[in-house]
Amino acid sequence: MTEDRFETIAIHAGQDPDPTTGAVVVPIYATSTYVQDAPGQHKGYEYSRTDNPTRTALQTQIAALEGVAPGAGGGCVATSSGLAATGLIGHMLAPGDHVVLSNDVYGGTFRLFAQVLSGHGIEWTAVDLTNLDELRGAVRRETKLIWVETPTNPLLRIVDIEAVVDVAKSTGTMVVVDNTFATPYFQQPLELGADVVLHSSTKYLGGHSDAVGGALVTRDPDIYDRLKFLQNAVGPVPGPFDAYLFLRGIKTLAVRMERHAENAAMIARFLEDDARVATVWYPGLASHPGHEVASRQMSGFGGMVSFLPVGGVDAANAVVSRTRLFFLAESLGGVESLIETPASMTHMSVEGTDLEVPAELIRLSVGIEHVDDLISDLDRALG
Ligand code: P1T
Repeated sequence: MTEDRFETIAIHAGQDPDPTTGAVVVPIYATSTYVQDAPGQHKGYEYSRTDNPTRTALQTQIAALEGVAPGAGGGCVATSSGLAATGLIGHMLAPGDHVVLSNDVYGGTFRLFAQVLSGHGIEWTAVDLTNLDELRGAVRRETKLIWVETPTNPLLRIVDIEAVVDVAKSTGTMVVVDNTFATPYFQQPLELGADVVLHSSTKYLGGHSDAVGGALVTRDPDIYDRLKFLQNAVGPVPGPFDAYLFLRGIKTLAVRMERHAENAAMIARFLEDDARVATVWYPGLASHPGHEVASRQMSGFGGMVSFLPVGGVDAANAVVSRTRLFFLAESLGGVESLIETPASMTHMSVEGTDLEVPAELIRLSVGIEHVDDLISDLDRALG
């Protein structure tokens, strides 16, 4: 399996034909429990919070795509949401531990650190991770975790993963990279030295806006054992129906990501050239401050575009209410295009903090519709 390429791994890793029936699709094992021959003697499954064969297939598939070979000691732990995966990382920390996180990050991730884990004695500092001096200045003896999102949500900043790993290595700090925006198709954080990759599988992995899920992947056997323990001990697992939806979605990840990125690049260029738009962020644009790092650590620039319309909040609200194809909705990464204003939707929890985003910011999740239709839709909506 390891010599296979990404597209092949997506369709075959963990997905051998069913040994009983020959079914070419991994069955939905809708069972909570498994019969035992004698107490403790079973076929590898005893209870579906602990393990379920549909989930096992999904975990093998995601691990392989993030470059973790079967049997090498590491692996993937699938969770019931992206935030459940973040929560499991939180359970690895103890009171008195300190976390450095990016000062542009998904609002729910920030809320978990600032409003939940802080109540358990875990301290945090948010810094601009594109500035390594800021990172070095924030790391202290108690720092156990550096939380990287790249590209960041919603400002699409690019963090140099290898450079952050270098700082972390000198202090023995764990580096988690939220790879939701890039996906393993465009970015391989474990290859760049990160300890753990996190996904909101809800997004590009699932790809069809029909299920909520998450995943953690690591090559480190000790971290994997701890996460596997926590997955069972804390219990935020996806059910077999959702595991099946993710397995199915991931099979087409490569072709979808190609089209997302192609469409996003054309839309970013359209917006950059338009007088009704003040600023555009897309890592594939030469004007993007992180373009050089992105070109080095990513093999494509993804499907997310953010911009500021001329005219402030009123203009932004008008644009998002006028699109026909871009649905006004939270979330991202599905085949259909979405539009939103982070300040009043996905990132409300950062209001009044250092992480606050411009009120007139518009975020696009560019889908895989025909790009000419998408550009016409935005052109009309810009008024
Ligand atoms: O929604 P959930 O599956 O729990 O995933 C949380 C999460 C984690 N990381 C990133 C980068 C994310 O974007 C998200 C969820 N984000 C949205 C719902 C959103 O619209 O930005």
